Amino acid sequence: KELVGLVLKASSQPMPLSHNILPRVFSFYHHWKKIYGATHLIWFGPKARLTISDPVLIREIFSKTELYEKYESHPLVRKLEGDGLLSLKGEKWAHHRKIITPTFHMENLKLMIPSMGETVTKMLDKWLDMLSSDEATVEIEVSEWFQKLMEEAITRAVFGSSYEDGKAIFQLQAEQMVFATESFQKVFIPGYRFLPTKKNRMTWRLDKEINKSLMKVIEQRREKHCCSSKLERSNECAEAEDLLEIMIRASARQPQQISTSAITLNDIVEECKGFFFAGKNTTSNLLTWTTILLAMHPEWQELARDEVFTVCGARDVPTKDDVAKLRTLGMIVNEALRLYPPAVATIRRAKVDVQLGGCKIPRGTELLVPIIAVHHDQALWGHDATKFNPTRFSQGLAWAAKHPTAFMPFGLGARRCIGQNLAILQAKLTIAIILQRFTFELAPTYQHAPTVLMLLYPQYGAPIIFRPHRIT
Ligand code: MNH
Repeated sequence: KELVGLVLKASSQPMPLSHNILPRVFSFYHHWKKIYGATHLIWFGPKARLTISDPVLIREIFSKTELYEKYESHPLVRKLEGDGLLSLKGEKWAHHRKIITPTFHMENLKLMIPSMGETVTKMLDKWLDMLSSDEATVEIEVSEWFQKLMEEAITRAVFGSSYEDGKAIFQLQAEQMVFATESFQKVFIPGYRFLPTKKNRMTWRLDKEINKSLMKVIEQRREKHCCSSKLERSNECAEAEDLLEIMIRASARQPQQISTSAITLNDIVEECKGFFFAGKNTTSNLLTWTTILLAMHPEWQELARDEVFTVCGARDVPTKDDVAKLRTLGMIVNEALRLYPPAVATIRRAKVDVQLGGCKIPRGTELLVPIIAVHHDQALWGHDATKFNPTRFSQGLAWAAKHPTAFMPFGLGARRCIGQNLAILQAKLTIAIILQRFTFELAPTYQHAPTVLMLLYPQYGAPIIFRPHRIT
């Protein structure tokens, strides 16, 4: 089973085209899987890319970091994601990961609940304002609203008390994303991104401005809160309020001798960009798909709402303990992540010649892990694999499928998502507050068409009709 054999087999068949149920790329995958088996090779121009969908092999790829490395994003994407956790490798990555991980522990995240709740409540108040007097319902394009919600939520999570400054900076980053996306569509023109076109010049200018403004906020914050000499002497910091604060403290606390991997203010700039890039649209898409699924399945919406009222009583914003008790809602969020994982796939590269599942794989081969296809695999999830059935998660994550790592919306292993707890907390909290206030159903104009644009989006948006059931 050498690669050459796979290539010959692959090239002798015509390409199928059907893209109704799954996004286009992954319906290729499904069709190819039928013809060529779960492991097959695709050529991307001169590059070989192997698709791996067997969870045993996937686990191997994610756990042997000495053999398989992260795949570098295109330089245009790299600018947006920053030189932080998302793209770093080796020792520097390990050091940053160790410093930043506690930031995402529940003990820190729970301090963000009041501000998260306020952001959600403010959004829902605006929905209520949109109700016309003679109509008891309002139609909301939730995917747009959730993107705005997450813009604010991530800005608050990262910048906290410097919210206003942070907002202005992330606005620049959102602008930069538009230009970069346009430039990205011309990647087939060699060297295009180096040409001083108007849009490229805009991107470069924005990049400089973002770096400069981020550095300014970070320096101000350091002067204000972190008298570094004091911090070195004692560990008794006041409770942290935002990610920036925690990173600045960590950088002040680290011993001077490990200066090669130490986290500098410049590193913090890069990490901030990464949080915005990685956290915003992933989480907003999770919110969108969860809402769509609950609108499609009123019986589950009812169950989840009953649970919210039982657990939260009269509280407008659930507490950390409430969130932990919302088990049905947790199962629903997991089922949404399984059916519509915002990050549909990830890629690794063989660092050396490797042996994988009986295949000899040459160094440099790219390995595509099609997360969404694994999540829809009947061999792993049973005959109802493509159906919405949160009950499958009632015994916990490990029991839901035939293989414990068949569920991987946040990746697996050392490079799994660091923001997972934040994303799940945000999703449960947001949906719980919506359930407290509204019942909802799909608008007649809704068309079910999941599509991939880097992440998994509903192609024609997500119009949902909301009916307030408690006038506040
Ligand atoms: Mn997130 C890595 C999905 C929310 C920050 N994230 C990953 C990976 C996946 C992923 C998959 C692993 C990629 C790979 O192995 O190649 N992330 C998600 C999803 C959501 C999400 C589906 C929401 C839903 N992520 C968030 C949030 C943040 C965040 C929120 C931060 C505020 N994610 C990261 C960072 C990494 C990452 C940082 C890189 C971690 C590392 O390599 O050490």
